[in-house]
Amino acid sequence: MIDLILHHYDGSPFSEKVRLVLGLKGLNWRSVQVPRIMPKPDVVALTGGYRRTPFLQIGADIYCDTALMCRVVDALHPKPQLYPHEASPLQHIVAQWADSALFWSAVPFTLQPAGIAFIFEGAPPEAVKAFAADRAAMTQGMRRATTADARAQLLIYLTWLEGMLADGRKFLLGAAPCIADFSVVQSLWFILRAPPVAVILEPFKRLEAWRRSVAAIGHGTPQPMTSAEAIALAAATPTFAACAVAPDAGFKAGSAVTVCATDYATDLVSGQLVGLNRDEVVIERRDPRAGTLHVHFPRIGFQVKPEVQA
Ligand SMILES: N[C@@H](CCC(=O)N[C@@H](CS)C(=O)NCC(=O)O)C(=O)O
Repeated sequence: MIDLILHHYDGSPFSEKVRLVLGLKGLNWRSVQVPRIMPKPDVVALTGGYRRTPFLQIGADIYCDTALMCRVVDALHPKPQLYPHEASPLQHIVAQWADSALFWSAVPFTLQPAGIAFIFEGAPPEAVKAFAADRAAMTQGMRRATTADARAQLLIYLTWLEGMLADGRKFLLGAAPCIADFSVVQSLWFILRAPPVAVILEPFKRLEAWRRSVAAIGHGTPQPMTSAEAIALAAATPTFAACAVAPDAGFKAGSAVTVCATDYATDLVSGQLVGLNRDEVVIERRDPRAGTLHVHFPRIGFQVKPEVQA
C-alpha cells in the first residue's frame, strides 16, 4: 500500500478539505504538522519554495494544491467516487468557486477582531501580530475584502448554497458527496471555529444539516510522522510517478522552468521540466536533504515559464 503523507496544520481550511476526502476514501495516512507561518524550512526542502498548506507527498513525488491532490487521491483510490458522474462537470466549477470566491470571503470575515480572539485564544499577542504580518506579505498585491464586504458577499453565497439544497437532496449536487461538497465545507468549517462570528450561519438550516453530513465522513486514520522522517523517506525513494511532457505542450522536456501560483503566495519554484499535460506540470529538483524530487502543480491557477538565468 502506497503511503500518502499529508503535510498540514489543524486550523487550515484547505487541509480540512483534504482530510475529509481521505475520510471519504476510508484511508490510513501519514500526518506531518507544518508551521502556520514562514519560515518553513522542511516544507521548502520538499516543495522548492511553494509555501501553501497543505501538500501531499508520496515518496519523492510532491503534489501542490488541493485541486491536484484530490485528483491524485481519487486516481489511487477510486471508490467511493470523489467525482461522481451524476454531479456533472458543474462539480468542478462549484469547487473552483468555493476554493477562491467563497474562501476569500469566509477567511477575512472570520478573521475580524471578534473572530481572531477565538482562533488565537491563549496565544501571545506577538503570535497574532506575526500571523497578520505573514499573511499580509503572502497576499501582497491582492485587495482583500473588508469585514463589511466579506459579510455582504457571504450572505449572498450562503443563500445560493441553501438554495441548492432546497429540493431536499443530501449533498450539493446529488445523493452522494462530490468534490464540490469538500471545497465548500472547508469555508463553513473555518467560520465555525469562531463562534461569535459563526452566528452568520444560523439562518441557513439546510446548509447546517448538509455540513453535518459532510463532517460525519470523518478524516480516515491519520498516523503522526515528523517532517524529518518525511524528508528522509523522500531521499530514500529512487522512483517517481510516471510523467511526460506532451509534444504539443509548448515546452521541451528537460528545459529549466519556474512555476508559481498566480493568485497569492506566488513564490517561484525552479526545476527541470519532466511533465506537462492538460492536468499538471511536473518539475524535477534537487534538495541537499530530500534528494531528487518531482514537484507537481495543477495547470489551472499556475504559471509555467522558461527560467530566466541571472
Ligand atoms: N489553492 C490552494 C490554496 C491553499 C491555501 O491557500 N492554503 C492556506 C491555508 S488553508 C495557506 O496556504 N495559507 C498560508 C500558509 O499555510 O502558509 C489549494 O487548493 O491548496
